[in-house]
Order: sequence, then C-alpha cells, then structure tokens
Amino acid sequence: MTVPRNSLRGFLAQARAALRTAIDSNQKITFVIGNESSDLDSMTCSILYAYIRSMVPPRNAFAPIYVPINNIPASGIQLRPEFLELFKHANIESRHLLTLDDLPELPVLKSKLPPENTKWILVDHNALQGQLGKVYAERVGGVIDHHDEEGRVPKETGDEPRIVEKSGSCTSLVTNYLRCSWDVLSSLGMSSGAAYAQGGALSGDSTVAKVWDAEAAQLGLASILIDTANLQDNSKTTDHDRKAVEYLEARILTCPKLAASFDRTKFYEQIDAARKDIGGMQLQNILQKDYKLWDDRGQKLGISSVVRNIDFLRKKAAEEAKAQSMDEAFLGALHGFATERELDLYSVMTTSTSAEGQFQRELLVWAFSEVGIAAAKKFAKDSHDELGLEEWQSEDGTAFDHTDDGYWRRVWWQRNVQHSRKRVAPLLREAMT
Ligand SMILES: [Mn+2]
Repeated sequence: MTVPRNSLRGFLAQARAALRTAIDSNQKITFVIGNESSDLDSMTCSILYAYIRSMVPPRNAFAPIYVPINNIPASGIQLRPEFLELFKHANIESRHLLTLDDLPELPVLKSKLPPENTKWILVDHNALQGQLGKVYAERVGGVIDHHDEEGRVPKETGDEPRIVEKSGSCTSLVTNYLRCSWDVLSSLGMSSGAAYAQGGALSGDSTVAKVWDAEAAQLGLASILIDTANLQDNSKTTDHDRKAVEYLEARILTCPKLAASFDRTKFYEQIDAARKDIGGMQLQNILQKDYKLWDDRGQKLGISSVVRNIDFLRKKAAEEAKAQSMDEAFLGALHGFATERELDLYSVMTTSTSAEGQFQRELLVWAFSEVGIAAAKKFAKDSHDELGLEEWQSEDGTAFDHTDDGYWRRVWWQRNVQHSRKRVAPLLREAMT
C-alpha cells in the first residue's frame, strides 16, 4: 500500500492512525525523529521527510508509512510560539503533531513497539539519545544531519540516506534530498482516491495539489530562513541553503493563491518575531524551550539556548520571585534547573541585538561537580580564543563570576558570534573527556 497524495494535515492524521495500528497489531513502522531540543528545524525536517517519503517511498521501504515524531512531550509545543505561527501557513494545528506522548509508556515501550518492528531515520542529529536511544539505537537506518559526526549511524543505510554535512539548516539538506521525489509527486497531480474524497478533484485541475505543496514548502522554508537569518548570515548560510530556498520559494509561487502576495522577508520576520516572543513565558520554560542534554559516560552537560539576553532573564526571574533580590532569584532559578537535572555542567547561551543593532552572544558556564569544575576550567582556557570570550557584566555592572571551591561559574561575551551551540557543545564535551 502506498500512502495517497494528501495535505500535511491529512497526512499527519494518517501517520497517527498508522502508529496506533503498529502498536495495537504489531505492525512494522518507520519513524523520522529530530533532536531533543526539538526546535523549528527538527520539527520541519521530520515532517517534511516523512510526508514526501511516505507518498514516494523507495522500492523496499521497511514499512508503508514514515511517521514523524517530535522528540518532546506534547506540552512542549506550546513553549514554541514560532511553531504555532508557522502552523497557520501549513494549515495544521498543534494537535496534529505526533510527540513522545504518542509512544507507549516506558515500562511497556519495548513490548508494545518491539525494536525489530521499527526503523528510525534521524534528522537534525546523528545519535539517538535518551530513553529512545537505550531501546532503539540499533534500529537506526538513515540520517540527514548538519551537526558534527558522532559515528553512531551504520555506514551502509541501503535505501535511506546517510548524509551528515555542514549547512545552515538541516531542513535544507532534507529538501535537497527530497526534491526529485517531490517533483515526481507533483507531476502525478491529484491521481489518488483520497484526494478526490477531500474535494480536490472538483476543481478539475491540480490547484489543490499546488496549495498542499505550498503549505509543505512554507513549513520547510521557515526553518531555513530562521537558521540563516533569511540567508543574510554569511557565517551560517551555505549553497545547500540557497538551493533549497530557491526550490521551496518556487513551489510557493506556483500556488495561484500565494503567487501575488507571498513575500519571503515578511514571512521570515513574522516567524522570527513569534520565536522571540517569550515575554509571557515562565523562566523555567524559557530554559527548557531549546535545551539539549549530553550524557557521556555518566557526565552530564546541559545547554539552554535563549533568544533574549541575560538581563532579560534576570528581570524575568525577579518578577517571578518577588521576595528575593533580582540576582538571588536569577541564580536560584538556574541552579534549580541544573540540579534538578543532576548536571555536572550547565550552560546558557543567549542571542540578542545590541542597542546599536549588533548581533551578540553571551555565554554562561556553571559547574556543579568536581568533574564539571575541571572541565569548565579547561574549556575556559582552551576555547578562549576560538570563541572570543571577553569579560562580561550586566547593564547595572553585576558580574556572576565565581571561581572558589565548591562550584565554578563564569559569564562571558562570546565575541566570535558565528559559533552557535553546534560548536560550543563539542568544545564543552571535549573538555569533559
Ligand atoms: Mn538544526
């Protein structure tokens, strides 16, 4: 059975039904899963790959449908205002997304979804982490990613891709990989029964298919534009990104409904504004929103990426904890976040724009254990020049540095702003070994 031509909305409903059948009736299933930070890029990579690939599968596909899973609980979607903004363009809603909540609970996960019945395609990461990794790491059979190679996916992946390459957005690599399949799909028009049933054929042409293509194209385009600052950030943008944007934009402009009105820059600004709109969010949620954990042989490193600066976080903390001073509240919140997760090393990376319009980064590193402290000191020394670390203080002259016994904490300006978590995380992990 091939999955019929469908909208994203219709496809996600099919995927949900297929997952239920796999669990209830012991059927084979292929998952497409992004990384644990589950940012916009991870979300769009997994959906786009699963969507096109399910309708144009390889000859020997492991299962009839590819199911995109977001690597977070359903509650995490509400912490991502940019998702909600983008869903409007893709004609889907939060409830359509599949998340970890849709998988069986841990004690029965293995029996309800036996590893041998599953295949996992990783997008936007190349090592299956956490609980899923413990159960299914052996079942990974394909990858498209733009992070450092971890050497965990088998060299031979048969009909599925094994692509780990530098690019601004992983969605660009996914788009470029899929474009031939997508072209085939579009050339078929609306030939499937499911499409007719949805009223698509009533118009007698492929207008509906073009609308569906444009919805999927906007889903992908958003991530690439966010990850490359609308292709303007030269330190991140690669040819993969430019090529993918050209392709997706053409797909959007082929849709009569959007051809006259679509403006790429406006679209980017709209999604970007939603992404930065975290003022109404609780501080713990802001730290959780784009959080990644590495557990290397029991040494735990956690990094939160935040789209506002430390002064914003301090004020936020003070608002929430009225009884304490601003910095007691701020440090207490970070301390709570890190110790709850039993981290050896916790880092907060912020991005913001200065009053002069300059893109800037702050880097906070806090070590809680002996291993963590040794690593933090090593990191501070070894990565100082590469990252352009410079003494930091807040708007009101506060510094948070603490290097006595017990714990260790530094905050810097990271002047070499081209380095995102994609670079900082490997440097911190290296210091921990
Ligand atoms: Mn990514």
